Amino acid sequence: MSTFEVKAYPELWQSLDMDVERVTKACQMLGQVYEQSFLSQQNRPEGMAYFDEMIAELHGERIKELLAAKAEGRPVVGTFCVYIPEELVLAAGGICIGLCGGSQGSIPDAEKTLPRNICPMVKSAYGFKAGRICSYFQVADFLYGETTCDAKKKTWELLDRLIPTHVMEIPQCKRPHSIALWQEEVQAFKTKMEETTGKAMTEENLAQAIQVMNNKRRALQRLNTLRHHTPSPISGKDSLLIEQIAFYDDPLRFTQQLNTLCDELDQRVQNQVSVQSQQAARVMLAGAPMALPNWKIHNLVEGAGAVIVNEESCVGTRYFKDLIDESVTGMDKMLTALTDRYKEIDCSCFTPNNERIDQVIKEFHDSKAQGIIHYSLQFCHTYNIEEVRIREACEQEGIPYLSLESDYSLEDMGQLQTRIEAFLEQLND
Ligand code: BJ8
Repeated sequence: MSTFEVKAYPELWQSLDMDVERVTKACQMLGQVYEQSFLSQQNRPEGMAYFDEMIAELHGERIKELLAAKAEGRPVVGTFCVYIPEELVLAAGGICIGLCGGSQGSIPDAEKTLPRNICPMVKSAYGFKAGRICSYFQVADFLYGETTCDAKKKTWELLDRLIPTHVMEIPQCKRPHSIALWQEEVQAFKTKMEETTGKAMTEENLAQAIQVMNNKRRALQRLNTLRHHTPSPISGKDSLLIEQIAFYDDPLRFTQQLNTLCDELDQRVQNQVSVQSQQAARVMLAGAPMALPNWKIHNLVEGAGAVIVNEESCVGTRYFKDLIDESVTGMDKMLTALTDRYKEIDCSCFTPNNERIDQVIKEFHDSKAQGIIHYSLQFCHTYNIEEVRIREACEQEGIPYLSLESDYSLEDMGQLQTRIEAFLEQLND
């Protein structure tokens, strides 16, 4: 009998024009999966209670907060990529929420319109809106997509029929004229936010937003560094969950709660307390982002007794490894400092992307992992192809390496489990 519940708010969902019956069932299923995956862990940090509550209230209290903000005239902006500068949404008084889809449940809704053979993350997100089963999509005033990959940029044209979807052109190279174009796009995003609120953005607004986001990223860096201790004081699953919640929680509260958890983890490091056994094999993941509630690989790896100690991913270090220079003043220079920070993100949609190869190896050493699992989503060409170079770099460095490609279905679970277990045996030898 399940004791954990993702709480149901049928009246609220009705008022948001959602498919109440389906959301109710989806929440029940999510509650069961959450209980099995997360609450069954022994010796979890007490500070995880806050994040459990964020899941319990996924489609309730947080949605009410967003509606209250909207009633005050604060726009809610949905995004799908860490290249969209959240600081500009915050500086305009708005709220930014990440809407990437990590669920198989919404994919049939998407496949009524989109081709089957595209990335599951794009299909899942589109399906959430098409099926009216995600309260965040229903609350958002508008979406801001980008041109990082073909699946995304062409889907935005169709999504725009269901909810206003603007597109930021992200260049594919980092040459000076490409960066100049990008900076113009950042300026256009700022203008869009100002038009939405009817207020000009001030330097003070932007400076404050930069500080809020830098502090959030610092707290996530702190968590990541704590995971690098042996034994790791927190499971990879819980760490991934926190990284996922970072995309929809209030940033100030999230930062405070995460720092409180990190204080507890500091103590656990001193006392050598861990969730997995002290001898657990240490694995680093690299690759495509895992959007909520995609916990598939973490469940398999940690279910087999290992611990994941780092995610080189946008739901991971790519989101928080770089900060914006807070010492810069003057709106134009601040926007340049902001673009400078964002251009450090080393997504596989860029070419050349040598920085990412170096970064993966660096994170492997920093995290004291014993091996790397590279994760690509099915039909994602950029990660699937860049995987070749990551594999070569691992071979050169003598790093044990496994490449996995998967989607959100359960069909490949058995095959993945066999391959993961064989890989972990290699690490334990
Ligand atoms: S900066 S990783 S969040 S684009 S996995 S949808 S690339 S087909 S997610 Fe991403 Fe921004 Fe890059 Fe990060 Fe397309 Fe590939 Fe799917 Fe992807």
